[in-house]
Amino acid sequence: MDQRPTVRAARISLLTLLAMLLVTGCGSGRDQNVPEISVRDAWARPVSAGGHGAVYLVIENAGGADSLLSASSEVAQVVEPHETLHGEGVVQMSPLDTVPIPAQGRVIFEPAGKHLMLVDLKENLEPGDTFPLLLEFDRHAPITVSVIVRQ
Ligand SMILES: [Cu+2]
Repeated sequence: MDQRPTVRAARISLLTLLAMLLVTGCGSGRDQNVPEISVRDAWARPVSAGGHGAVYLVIENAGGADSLLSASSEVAQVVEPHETLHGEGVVQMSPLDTVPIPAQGRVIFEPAGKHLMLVDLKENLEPGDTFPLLLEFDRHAPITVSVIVRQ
């Protein structure tokens, strides 16, 4: 007896199944699990070279959860994500290893809150200046934002 038609039928149904899986995968539209990150309103206060500054900005995420892993800029030796802790009459800053970015959410870096500390500035930051800041994420591709210096 010739087995080939059966084998061919099996192969065809496997291909059909694969095709159906692919169509289903694409047919569900945007994958809600993929982070869709944008950054806006990046600014820093004026500071002299040698001092420490801070960048404030808003990270928006229209997709799945992610984390900010690190930041860097040519204007500072180191850029560290910090959190401001308000104790009893004391304000302290504590470095953050990573900053979770919730799915369909946002993280706000603002004065007296989270900020990206510009440690040991290499140049003066004067009002009207802009400088690039690179943000690196766990899942999303790196994003470079332009930071404006203002009061
Ligand atoms: Cu700080």
